[in-house]
Amino acid sequence: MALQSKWRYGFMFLGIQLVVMALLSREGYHRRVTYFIRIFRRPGATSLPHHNLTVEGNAMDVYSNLSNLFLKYNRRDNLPLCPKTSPFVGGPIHVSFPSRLTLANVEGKNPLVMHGGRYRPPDCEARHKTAIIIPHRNREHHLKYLLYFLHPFLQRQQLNYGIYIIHQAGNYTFNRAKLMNIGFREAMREEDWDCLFFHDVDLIPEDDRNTYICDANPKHAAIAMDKFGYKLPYNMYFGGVSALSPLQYLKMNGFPNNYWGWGGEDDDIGIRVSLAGMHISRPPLKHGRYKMIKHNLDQGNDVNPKRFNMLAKTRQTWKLDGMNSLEYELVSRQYLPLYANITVNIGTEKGLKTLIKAPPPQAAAKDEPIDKEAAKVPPKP
Ligand code: UDH
Ligand code: MN
Repeated sequence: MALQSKWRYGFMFLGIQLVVMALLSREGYHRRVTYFIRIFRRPGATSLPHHNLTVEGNAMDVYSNLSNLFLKYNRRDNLPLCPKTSPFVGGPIHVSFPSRLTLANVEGKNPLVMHGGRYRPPDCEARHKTAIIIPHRNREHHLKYLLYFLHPFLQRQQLNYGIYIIHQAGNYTFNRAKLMNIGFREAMREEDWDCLFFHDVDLIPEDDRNTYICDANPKHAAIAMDKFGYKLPYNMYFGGVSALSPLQYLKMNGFPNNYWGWGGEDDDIGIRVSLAGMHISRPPLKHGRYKMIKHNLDQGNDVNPKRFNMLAKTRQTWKLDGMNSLEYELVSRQYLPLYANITVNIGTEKGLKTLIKAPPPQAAAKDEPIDKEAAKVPPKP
């Protein structure tokens, strides 16, 4: 009798084990691990007021489903290639702006991001290497929110990525497209990126399925912005966020360097795409959705009155003006915890010499060396 019940308990135990194993393999190990971690995780010092992070409708919080964050110590050599479609990618993202957000909060919520804003999936070898190039001046407030949303979004896509802020020094008229050209050159000398995303600082992606990888043709990603009623404002529009492979970028001689002030440069870029024998590729409308952080026109970025005359001449100018005529002066390159900050003197319409005095020697001395090898594996803080 005693022996019989021992057998019975033995079989019951074995049965329970089999059920647990079946559950684990069916749902996937990663999802399970995240689930349990989420249950037991205590709010840390860096967590934000909870009311800011709640989810409305079927849109998800941008930090949800980031299970790879917790597998950080599993990294080993000879990792398997990441799956073609990341298992962490969801759908619509809830975008609202937490009021007391600091860069330290963003850092705390992204522990796997390395110096210089670099990231690689901890448990698989990324299929894609994407650099994000952001033209910038006097928009620190927007930058903080963009980083808050972009880092988890890119990590969920299992990309090997880096974020570069190209900061225009001085107060002279802003030049968005020239900063993009500089971003291209500076990013490519650090790493063999296979895709570059040219990204306004104030545009927040609203859908996880908007994958930050390149297409066979230059891609316009920001096709449905809230300020245009979530649709394309006109057929040739190429502004906000676009993505090109290095070959595509060089094929059209990059972007124009001579659009100073607001407007026109994005249309010039759109025209270059077709002049170089390519066409504009676009994601589905429900994926290419963006919210623009509201703002007025900046000081130092007045509307460019010459833009229409210039646009009429793109056919004659694109081969002469672009990457092959780019001139600037590198002021500094800093590897900050959430991004690489590249500050540049870009001159004026009249050339480089007309600008800004050279940086003070002590500032130059503090810069990190421009070392391709060192940049590949950014040092830990
Ligand atoms: N940018 C800066 N600093 C500047 C100007 C521009 O960082 O001083 C960058 C930034 O990445 C920005 C991008 O250049 O997202 C494009 O500039 P923008 O945001 O001014 O362009 P947008 O088309 O401007 O959004 C529209 C003017 C809004 C006026 C609306 C008044 N109600
Ligand atoms: Mn804007």
